[in-house]
Amino acid sequence: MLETADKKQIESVETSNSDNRNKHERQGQSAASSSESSPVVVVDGSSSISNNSYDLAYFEPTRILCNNSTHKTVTLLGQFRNLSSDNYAIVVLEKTAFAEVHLKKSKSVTTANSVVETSPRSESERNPAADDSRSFFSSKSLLRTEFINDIYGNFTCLTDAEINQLKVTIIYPASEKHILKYSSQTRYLVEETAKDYQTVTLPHLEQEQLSLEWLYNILEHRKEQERIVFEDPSDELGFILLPDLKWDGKTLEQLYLLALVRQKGIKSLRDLTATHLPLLRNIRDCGTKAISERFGIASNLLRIYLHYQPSFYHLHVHFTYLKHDPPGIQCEKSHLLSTVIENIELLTDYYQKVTLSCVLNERDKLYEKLVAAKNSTEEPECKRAKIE
Ligand code: M7G
Repeated sequence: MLETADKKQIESVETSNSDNRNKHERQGQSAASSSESSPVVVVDGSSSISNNSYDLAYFEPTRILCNNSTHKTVTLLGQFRNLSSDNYAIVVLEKTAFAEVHLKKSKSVTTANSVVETSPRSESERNPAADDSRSFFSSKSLLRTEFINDIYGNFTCLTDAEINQLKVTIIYPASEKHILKYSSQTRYLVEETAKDYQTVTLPHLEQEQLSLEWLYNILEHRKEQERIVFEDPSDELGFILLPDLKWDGKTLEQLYLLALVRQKGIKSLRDLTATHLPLLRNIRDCGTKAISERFGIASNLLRIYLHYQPSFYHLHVHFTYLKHDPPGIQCEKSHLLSTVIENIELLTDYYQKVTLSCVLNERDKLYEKLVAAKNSTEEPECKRAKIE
């Protein structure tokens, strides 16, 4: 059972916004009595939503799962009062990066040493979601002086709300596994040998793993169809490239796309052999071409990688902008696609033989099982003899 609310932790958290409050007032109690069916995950403000149940005015946070000042995200556990009282929701609030398109006054923006030409028209052509008619340097930005000392000044700024949005991700209903995944916990580095994979990880994955329903929904065009950037429909080499849940799909500076392979049954890096090389090369080549065409970002500005351990065991490849540092790009978790291809070219069963390091949360059952397996094999002979 979930822990009960720790209200003290959340006293300072502002959970609703005036837009939602207004909507709430307009709707009266109608939302509260609306359907209790599970709504879809809202990836960005423009995504279709199966009903109007998501209203932050109804959200009651019970616990802060994680507050990350580096990524400017806060992850909350709580309940939507207008939805089921049995189910919990995870709400992730994220302050988005500055879009360069909003930093122009007219066609250029002056920096300390130079005039940087921006190309808002071409960006909005590539990405119609980017609103290039707005700027931080407009009468909508109100500066409030904190202090001015000699040549130094500190201010706060209230600016055009349209270009100062939060990205919000909602997971509902959230399972215990989601809560664990999104909670800040101590993480440990584990060396998973080929034998560990066969005897511990694989049986664990057969017993439990996060549902892949969202991913099959994408592959079968039931969800997020309008977000697809590129699709190769072939059975062997096919994949779908679309914005990752972590990206709002608009802020080019935070570009993050995901390639989901059509073939089912390739769980992770561990399953890859030379038979998958054409698939991996196809993802690399067609993925980079599609990103270059749609977003104007060249392949040498992209970080293309796989995670080990992933959260979802259906092969997928991450494409992120080199100048953006999203979660999960650290060397203990990510494997560059180019290196993966090289390794398999050298040795077809490289990933079936190699020991792979991975980072697991302390409360992850897989972590407990791997540690237990290692402890049992490392037990000294004499101790084992005594027990026997
Ligand atoms: P991973 O390597 O399995 O795990 O990546 P990670 O979460 O530790 O990175 C799975 C990727 O799928 C992540 O980058 C998620 O943000 C992304 N993702 C997860 N869900 C549930 C969705 C979804 O519903 N839609 C999209 N577009 N991406 C998702």
